[in-house]
Amino acid sequence: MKFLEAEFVQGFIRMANDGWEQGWHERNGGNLSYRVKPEEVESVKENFEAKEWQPIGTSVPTLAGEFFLVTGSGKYFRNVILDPAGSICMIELDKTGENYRIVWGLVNGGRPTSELPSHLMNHEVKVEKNPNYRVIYHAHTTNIIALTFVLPLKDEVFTRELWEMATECPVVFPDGVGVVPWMVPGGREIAVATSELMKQYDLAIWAHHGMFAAGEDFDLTFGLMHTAEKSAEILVKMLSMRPDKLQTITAQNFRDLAHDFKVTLPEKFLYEK
Ligand code: 2HA
Ligand code: ZN
Repeated sequence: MKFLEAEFVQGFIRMANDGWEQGWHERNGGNLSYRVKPEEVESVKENFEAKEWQPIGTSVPTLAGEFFLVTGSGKYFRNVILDPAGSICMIELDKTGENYRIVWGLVNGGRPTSELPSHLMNHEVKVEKNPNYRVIYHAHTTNIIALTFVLPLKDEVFTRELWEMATECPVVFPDGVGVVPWMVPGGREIAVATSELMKQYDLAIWAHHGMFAAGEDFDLTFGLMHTAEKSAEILVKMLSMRPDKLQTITAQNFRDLAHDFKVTLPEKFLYEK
């Protein structure tokens, strides 16, 4: 099969373009990775042309030998739909989980996303908990970023405030949202901090930068990012009208919702205010 005709490649391209259309990917902002299924690797491997091995910059032994579709470092989400072969690539990890090589894509040169350590360490944490998780998505979500200047950078506060802004939020992300304080992006240190949060959450906010989402497929992961960012937009609008709420969804309302929707909402988020 031609590489670009594969359904998982089409799904990846569509998700990148959806993110661009949301306004989350100015210039080369954001990155996306997908852990490819063995049968999907098989279906496109006739197109492979392996380049030389390169260090990942961290160690992900659980992912040894796996293949990932990822956006390219410095490449623009805006261009993915027009020029996928120049904007994204497929990589293979070696048997130690310390090196990767490009097997398809980035035809005009380049490297996988600068956030490859964060992506792979998040994949590793997720695969160890649930092997169905395949997508890690980083976006520069405008309203979430704005809130990191005015809310305390605490998991409990961000989770509760986002839950309160839209009734569907506690059902879509019942485990909550984690927050990483401002750190230098692109390296192992921020990757370790983010993957630590990914042990508990499917969403991790990077203060003054953006957000990471993890999920089983493109729809769930994009939908998760979209839901959290929309809730942040409502909060920004509300705070722009007045600093307090006249009424809201209460802690007891959340407990009632959890009961009827059969989700577990950790009590640490249902504190009295
Ligand atoms: O430019 O978003 O965090 C890509 C990024 C780095
Ligand atoms: Zn970023």
